[in-house]
Amino acid sequence: MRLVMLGAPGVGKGTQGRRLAAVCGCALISTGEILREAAARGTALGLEARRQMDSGRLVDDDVMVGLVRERTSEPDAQEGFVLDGFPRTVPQAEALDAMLAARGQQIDVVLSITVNEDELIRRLQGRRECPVCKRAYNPEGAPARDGRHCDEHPDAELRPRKDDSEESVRQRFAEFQAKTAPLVAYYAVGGRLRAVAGTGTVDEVFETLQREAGCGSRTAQTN
Ligand code: G5P
Ligand code: MG
Repeated sequence: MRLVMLGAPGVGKGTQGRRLAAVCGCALISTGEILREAAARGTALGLEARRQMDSGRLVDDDVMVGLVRERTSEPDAQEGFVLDGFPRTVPQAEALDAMLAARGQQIDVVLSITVNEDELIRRLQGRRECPVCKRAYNPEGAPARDGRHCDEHPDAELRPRKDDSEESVRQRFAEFQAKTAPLVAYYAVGGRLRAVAGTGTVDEVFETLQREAGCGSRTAQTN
């Protein structure tokens, strides 16, 4: 199973993608996470990407396509993967289709999640992440058990993400509207697109996504 999670900042691509990958038994590939890790390590890619990420702008297509080409070739991705945050532009989607076709593979399902912008801003303002496993929490809808530390890493204090500042969030929404929203029309051709309302608790939305994706029957334990 090869899945794409599509949607604006804060719709739950990471949260729900993590769960779907667990029940589908496939790799979670989060391009934002790969870039943030590269930036934290100070690699050439990370340093190049950091400025664009912090300001809320997309990183160049060529860089992203190369990164996904490599990551999807790794052993854990051979049985399938959930793509969180890729593709983000029509050229990225075209490159992905071409790269998979050359391997005799294809994207099976694209889950397009929608949530209204007021709710998304509330979610991003409230989001706190575990510095170890990167799981996202929120006082509304996805609270940590003690409110401050990761449920799975009790020593790890939750923290906001750097690009959740007001200005960066505004830029990320603008980038989404201009460059990523056209992917809905791109994937509508060929019947791969499933539109899902992302409003509700994490469990409620997950149930709908899992049904639409048609993978795994047991409920994932973590979000
Ligand atoms: P990212 O990292 O891909 P965004 O902006 O697309 O960043 P983000 O912010 O990571 O997306 P998300 O993953 O969709 O949002 O949402 P999430 O973190 O799971 O959930 C958000 C909040 O809502 C959390 O507090 C969570 O607890 C809560 N929540 C989640 N699901 C639910 C739910 O179902 N119900 C409720 N009630 N709450 C929920 O990209 C970052 C940057 O990297 C670069 C760009 O610079 C980008 O800005 N980048 C790329 N550039 C070019 N091309 C690419 N392909 C790129 N990929 C990354
Ligand atoms: Mg995310």
